[in-house]
Amino acid sequence: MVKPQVVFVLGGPGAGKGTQCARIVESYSYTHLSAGDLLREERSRKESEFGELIDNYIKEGKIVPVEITINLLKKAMDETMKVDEKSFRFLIDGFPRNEDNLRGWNKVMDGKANDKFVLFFDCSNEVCIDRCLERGKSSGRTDDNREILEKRIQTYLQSTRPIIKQYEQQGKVHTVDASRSVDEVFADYRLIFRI
Ligand code: UP5
Ligand code: MG
Repeated sequence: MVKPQVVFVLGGPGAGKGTQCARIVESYSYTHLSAGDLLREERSRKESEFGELIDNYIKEGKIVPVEITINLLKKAMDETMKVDEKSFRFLIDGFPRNEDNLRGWNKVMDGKANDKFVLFFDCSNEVCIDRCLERGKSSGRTDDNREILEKRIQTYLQSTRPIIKQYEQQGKVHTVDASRSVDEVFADYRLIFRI
């Protein structure tokens, strides 16, 4: 069995993770899995026993317990690899966001995946908020409003930045200035993915 290779994609809300991941998969053979998208999908599934719980966490800008997220990620990875065994490279977007996420990942994926590196989208809180508010005009995302965005930013600063720091100490982080235009940011990722 081939071990999946994983690149974690981290950064503040609206830093451009989803946008750049979509660009990266156009040029490089990676499968993009957004933990947030998987949770929103699960929330909207009628038979889901976790719909309400997920909704409550997202509405508070809090991080869903890892048991739920890791199952969704693992299932999506397994399904991708079942369909095409050559698809074993993943961009995991918006995860791990806190210590609980990291513990859950290490427990479930221990030895089963190769965590290659982390892409860190470095972007000021102001730019992040402005982008999400702009997107909120048409996204339909229930968390793209100022009140919840303040909470998402707090959670990011308190819980996710320390995770990025840990990876930095391991020399695993590629930091990109994500406040520039989509094309400028992508030009940096081109260099990174050519490694
Ligand atoms: N845009 C993008 N790049 C731009 C650029 N360079 N210049 C100008 N505009 C740019 O982009 C956001 C907006 O900005 C878009 O309109 C885009 O066109 C524009 P996007 O690429 O969507 O940014 P992204 O970083 O993906 O923002 P997102 O809002 O998805 O980030 P979050 O990390 O906040 O959201 P996520 O979906 O990952 O999580 C949502 C919630 O789910 C969390 O708050 C949490 O409650 C829950 N969650 C968990 O509990 N656990 C998880 O593991 C994951 C999520
Ligand atoms: Mg996203």
